[in-house]
Amino acid sequence: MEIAFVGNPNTGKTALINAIAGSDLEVGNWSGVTVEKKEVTFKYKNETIHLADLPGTYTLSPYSIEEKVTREVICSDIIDGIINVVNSTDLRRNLYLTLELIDLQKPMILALNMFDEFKKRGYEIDLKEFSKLLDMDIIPTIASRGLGKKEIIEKIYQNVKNQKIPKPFSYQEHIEKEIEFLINKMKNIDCNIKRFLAVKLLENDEFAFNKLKDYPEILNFTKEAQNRLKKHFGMDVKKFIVEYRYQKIDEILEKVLKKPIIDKVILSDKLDNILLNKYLGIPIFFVIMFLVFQLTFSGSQPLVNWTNWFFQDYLADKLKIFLSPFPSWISSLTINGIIAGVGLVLSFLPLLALLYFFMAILQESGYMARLVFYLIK
Ligand SMILES: Nc1nc2c(ncn2[C@@H]2O[C@H](COP(=O)(O)OP(=O)(O)OP(=O)(O)O)[C@@H](O)[C@H]2O)c(=O)[nH]1
Ligand SMILES: [Mg+2]
Repeated sequence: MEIAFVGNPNTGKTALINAIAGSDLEVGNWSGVTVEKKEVTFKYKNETIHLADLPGTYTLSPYSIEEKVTREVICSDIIDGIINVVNSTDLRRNLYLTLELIDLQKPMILALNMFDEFKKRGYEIDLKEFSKLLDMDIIPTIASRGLGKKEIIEKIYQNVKNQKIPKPFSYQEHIEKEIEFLINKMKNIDCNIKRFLAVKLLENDEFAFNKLKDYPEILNFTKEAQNRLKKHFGMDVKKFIVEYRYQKIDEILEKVLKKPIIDKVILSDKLDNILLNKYLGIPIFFVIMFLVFQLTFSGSQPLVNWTNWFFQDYLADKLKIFLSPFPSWISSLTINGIIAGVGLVLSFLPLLALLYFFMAILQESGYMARLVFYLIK
C-alpha cells in the first residue's frame, strides 16, 4: 500500500511520517526542507505500507521543480491513498490544495496539524460538520509530539481498504457540465484521474495538456468548452475556477471555524510592532536590560544580606564557641577561610538565580530570537 503525504510547505508532513514510522527524515522550521520524494517503509496489520514524503506545494498547478515532483507522484497510479497534511492555523490557504486533491478521486483523509497552535490561538472548529462538508475523515494532530498518529494510519488504512473516496467537490453548474462533457470524451482513455484532468484542462494547465497530448481531439473539445464558458462568464475560465474555490472555502470555514473575538495572534503581532519598532526597538531593549539588572540586584538584596548574615555572624559565632578548645589556627582556618569563602560564593547564588530567571523569560517568550532577527534585518 502506497500512501502519499501532501500539503503546503512547512505543515509537518515529514514530522508526521517520522512520528508514525519512527523514521528520522529531516524536518525543519522553514519551507522547502523536503525537496525530493522520500519513502519510509512501515508494517501495519501485517501489511507493508510505503509512506511517501513529498515536497510541500500550494497547488497542483505548480511552477517550481520540487512542487512538480509532488504533482507527478500524486497523479501517478502508484498512490493508493492521500494524507493531506494542513496547517490548522492557516486553513483558508491550505484548503485550496485540498479541493484540488479531491478532484483526484482517491481515498483521502485530512490531518489537521499544528493543533496545539490552533488551540493556543483560541480557535474552535466543528469537526463533525467539517468532515461532513468535505466528506472525509478529519483528524487533529500534533505531529511534533506524535499526537493523532495512530488514528491517522488506521483511518487511511480503512479508507484504502474500503476504497472510500470523498464525493467530488462541485464546481459551478456550467463548469460541472463542461467537466462532464470532457470526462465523457475521455471514455476510451485508460486513466484514473479523469475528473482531475478535465478540471485542469479547463484551467489551461500544461500538465493536463501534456498528459493528453496523444489525443488531439480532446484538446479540441477543451477549446470548445473553454470558449463556451468564457462567453458565459465574460472572464478567463481559470480565474473563475480559482476564485470559485476560494469562495467555497470561505463558505465552509464560515460554517465550521470560530475565531476568538480578540485574536491572540494579533495581540502578539501588536506587541511585536512596538517592541521591534524601527526607532523604539533599540531604546526599548536597553530599558528592558536596565530593568532586568535593577530587578536582579534589588530583588536579590534581601537574600544576599541573609546569606551574609547566616555565614558571617550566625554560623561564625556558633563555630567560634564550638572550636574554642582547639588550637587557634584551626578556628581561624575554619571561620576565616572555609566559612567566609563558601559564604562569599553562596552570597552570589540568589543574584545569579534571579538573573537566569529573567533571561529565561526573555528567551522563552521569543523576544531574544525576534530581536536577533530584527537586528540582522
Ligand atoms: N507546534 C507544532 N509544530 C509542529 C507540528 N508539526 C510539525 N511542527 C514543526 O513544524 C516544522 C516543519 O515540520 P516539517 O515536518 O519539516 O514540515 P514539512 O511539511 O515536511 O515541510 P516541507 O518538507 O518543507 O514541506 C518543524 O519545525 C516541526 O517541528 C505541530 O503539530 N505543532
Ligand atoms: Mg518535509
